[in-house]
Amino acid sequence: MIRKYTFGTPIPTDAVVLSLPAETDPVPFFTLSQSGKQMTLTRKLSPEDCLFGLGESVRGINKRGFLYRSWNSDVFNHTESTESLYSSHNFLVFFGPESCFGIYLDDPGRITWDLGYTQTDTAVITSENGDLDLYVLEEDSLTELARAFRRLTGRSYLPPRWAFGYIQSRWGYASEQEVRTVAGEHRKHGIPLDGVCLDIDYMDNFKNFTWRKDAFPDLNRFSADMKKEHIRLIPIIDAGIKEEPGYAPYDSGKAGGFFCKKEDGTDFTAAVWPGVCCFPDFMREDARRWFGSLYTPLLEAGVEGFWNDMNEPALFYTEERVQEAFRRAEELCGGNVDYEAMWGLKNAFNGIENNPEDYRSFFHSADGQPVRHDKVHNLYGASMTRATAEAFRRFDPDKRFLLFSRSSFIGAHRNGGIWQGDNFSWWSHLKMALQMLPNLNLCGFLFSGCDLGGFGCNVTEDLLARFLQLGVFMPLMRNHSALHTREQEIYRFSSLDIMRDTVRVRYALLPFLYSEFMKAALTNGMYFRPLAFDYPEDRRAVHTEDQIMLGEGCMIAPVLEQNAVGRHVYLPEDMLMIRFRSPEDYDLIPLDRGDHWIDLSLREFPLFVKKDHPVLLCPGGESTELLDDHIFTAVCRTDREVTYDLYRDDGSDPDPVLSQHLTKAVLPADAACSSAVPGVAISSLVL
Ligand code: MIG
Repeated sequence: MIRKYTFGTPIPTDAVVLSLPAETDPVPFFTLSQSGKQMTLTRKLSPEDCLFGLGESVRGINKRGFLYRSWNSDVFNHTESTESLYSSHNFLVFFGPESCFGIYLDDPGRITWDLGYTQTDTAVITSENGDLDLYVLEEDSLTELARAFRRLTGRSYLPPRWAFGYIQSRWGYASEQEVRTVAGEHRKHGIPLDGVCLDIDYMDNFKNFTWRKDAFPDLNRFSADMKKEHIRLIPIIDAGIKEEPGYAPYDSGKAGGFFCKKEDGTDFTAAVWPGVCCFPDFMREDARRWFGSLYTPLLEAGVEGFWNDMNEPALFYTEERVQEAFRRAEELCGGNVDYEAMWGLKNAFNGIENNPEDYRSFFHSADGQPVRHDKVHNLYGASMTRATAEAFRRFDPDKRFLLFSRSSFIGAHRNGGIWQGDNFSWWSHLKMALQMLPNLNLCGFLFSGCDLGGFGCNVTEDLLARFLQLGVFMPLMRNHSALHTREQEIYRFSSLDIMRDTVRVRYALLPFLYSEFMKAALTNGMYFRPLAFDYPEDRRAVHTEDQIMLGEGCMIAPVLEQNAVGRHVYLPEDMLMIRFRSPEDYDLIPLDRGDHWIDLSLREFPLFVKKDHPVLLCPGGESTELLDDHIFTAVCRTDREVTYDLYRDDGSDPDPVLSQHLTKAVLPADAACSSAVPGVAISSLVL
């Protein structure tokens, strides 16, 4: 059951697809209070209550015990104490012995989620805007809650199948030659590869929709050449448009009046990579159409995937903030500087970035009405994603394109995926990536992943290997790193054979993982989910923080610690462990419900599978287009005949019908009897 409550005058966000009448009775489950415009919901928590949701945020799968703020932020160097990340996903589920409900705040402004932070037994949620639609969802199970939420907000984005391949990326690839070398090294070393991201270095002075003619002389030809090798180029696009008369996107944006305005009606400007930029008003349909049309030449050149960045929007500085800082410096210059003045000065300079004052100083136009940016701040990235997705649909309505964004809001899950932003090459960020995945899924973002190996600082070989082992199961499997950090391509390391075999396992599993993903997406299900979904009665499972469920019958439990030679795993039921070393070399070990120590050397990683749930492995290949998805080895812990519905399609249909793409894989009963591992069926199938 979904109930809607309206407060004040909400600004349309495009987050919800279901139109419901607003209720007039009091909001259930919460005490509501209002002070000024601000609206606060309060609820006492029982000791066993878990809170799931909030998508992209730090800390555990269970969000209880910390304070989070919905305020999309460019937070390079985020840690466990960072309250806001790049996206705001305002859906939170309360799950406990007496509760199973969710709330969604359709509110693009600042929201505070004090989830047992100020008082451990109380959740206090505050909307600063006070203008919002509040949805209360109530169902019998977590699975049904997730489904209801997707019914409310729409089907998750479907990427093309090639996007499930391995993608190599690095900030700093500066020429066609360099990209060719990177791709060539993967091929030479037998590391499967489907895409290479082009970061801002491909652009002419970081200007969107341009490219450096010296370094990338002919992007059309380059893209076509790479595609012959079954490798796609995936260029980055940033939110800001450089303010530069004569630069076509600026000229057309200016002529159309498509940029965000200051109160006096002039264009708001702030510096980002290209220098001083204007910011498209993505809330306007005509501005989205204009911005989207700028992708067309690249689409015509054969590009089939993009990543959208800096769309919180990140602001390096505005003229006003810089002047202010200089004024303070001048005041102090030559004077007697005490420590307070000095800190004030430091803060004035540090604060020129992403300054709250700047976010209050410009306006959007929503249905012709001016709306101050801070009221709708968290919508910006999602509206950019929308502009891009709408452009794809106009360009070719019969095709799926790859798109992932840094900033997002619920609603954007229909138009693209996201990556988790600028993580670091830290073991703690490996764990954070795992913990974020089920909550992203709960908020609709099935297609997601983190920068494998970590973006900031220098990776170590073992950390990259362990990141990749988690990456095998992430829909977006991308290795990405920052300029000036240690080079992080697999082939640079002495244990390259280990990592190559890990990526090869991804490709062997790819038809199966793709099938699991598509089935989840097309049934409003969860590709990743907390264990609580499957084992709501099992207290241990409900509170598990380092293992997650995958697809219909799998569970993953990656190694998350340096120098570990294994880990403890809790099995809520009897399962089969597949311990991979390569697609050809793995152990099949039936394990009983309970606690287990699992040996996992650096080259090993496990997949756990429920009884009677087959896993299918294909022979693999160096790209998704070269995979043979007709010959499989199926493995399953069972003592009877079992079947699996394998989802297969052309990888490109934007609106596939689930039932039309299912092939039944049957593992005969005698496969179990005659197997080398008692109780485990191993079958070769041609489908
Ligand atoms: O201010 O384009 O998160 O993935 O490599 C940094 C350069 C801008 C931030 C993105 C990162 C990307 C980088 N960008």
